[in-house]
Amino acid sequence: MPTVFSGIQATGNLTIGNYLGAIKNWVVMQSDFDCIFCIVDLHSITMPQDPVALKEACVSNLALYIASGLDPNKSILFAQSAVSYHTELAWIFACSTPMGWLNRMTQFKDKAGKDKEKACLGLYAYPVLMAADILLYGATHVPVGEDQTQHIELARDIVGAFNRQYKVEYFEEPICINSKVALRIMSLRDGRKKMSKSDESDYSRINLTDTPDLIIQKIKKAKTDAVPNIFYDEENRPEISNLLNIYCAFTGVELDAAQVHFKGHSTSQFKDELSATIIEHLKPVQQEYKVLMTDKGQLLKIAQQGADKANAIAEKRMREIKQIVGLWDN
Ligand code: AQP
Repeated sequence: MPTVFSGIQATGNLTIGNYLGAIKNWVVMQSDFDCIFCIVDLHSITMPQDPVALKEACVSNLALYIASGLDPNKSILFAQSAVSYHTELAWIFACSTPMGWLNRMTQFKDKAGKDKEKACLGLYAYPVLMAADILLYGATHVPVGEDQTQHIELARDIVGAFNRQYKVEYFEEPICINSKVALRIMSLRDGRKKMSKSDESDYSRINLTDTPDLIIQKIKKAKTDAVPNIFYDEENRPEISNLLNIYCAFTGVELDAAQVHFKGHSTSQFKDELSATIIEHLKPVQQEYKVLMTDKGQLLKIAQQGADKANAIAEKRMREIKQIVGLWDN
């Protein structure tokens, strides 16, 4: 079976963006692929993190992975920093990757902000570590949200650069699998900005662990416009369009059908139904999450078992890679 790799940073509470854009898709893939799903804590430290919160987010995100339907008996689930080969391969790739390629990465431009000189090297090299994550396991399929497509293209370029440089066909170009229903969930405060777990405003996102009351409040306060009627117009009505997208992604209802369904509804009626939908769909995940979090020892055990399996695959591949490059491989 082909191998799938994907991961989410432990930068805070997982959002419905992470869930609809990534995790929901991963759950389905478990039957058809050898799946490796990681909590990418090394990526998380490309932005400043509180060490205690980072570790807690790792455990809590693992619980959310499992509560969302990822099965540790089917998929390898672990924390990236438990397998040191990720950083080792990232260095090897860094030595084959022209800086010009990294200069084009839009996520770096977004996250570095205005003062790029002050951004750390890790943030700049983030896509190289991401390529290493994927290629360390020979993964060929990478299910990510649309925002990560550029990084997967870079990983493909790195495969080409490495194979050409060492005259081998060792790495295979990975392909990006975007979620069909929820390519990009946008912020509840600004329909042109991605919903993000590290956004300053908690009201910009729905976290998977938000209580029903909080979900109702957040959707009530979600920015909309003064145009009557509920219809999709991404260009002129980004906020309403985003809420429609969220509704469709949770229910599986087609966009056209959703617009017919909400014809004649006021914005507040639409919002009421949307919050009820989100609450209903998150309920089983939240129930399972609560149970899992009562036994953190068991969660740590699952993470360790996952890391052991990942390490075994990575160690073998790393020995082969070091031989190709001419590094010490004893
Ligand atoms: N808003 C989104 N819509 C669809 N997919 C999304 N993803 C994240 N946000 C959305 C998908 O979740 C996976 C992991 O993301 P990540 O946390 O590793 O990095 P990110 O894309 O930078 O996500 P955040 O929430 O915005 O994190 P922070 O705030 O730390 O930067 C990816 O597959 C991503 O596409």
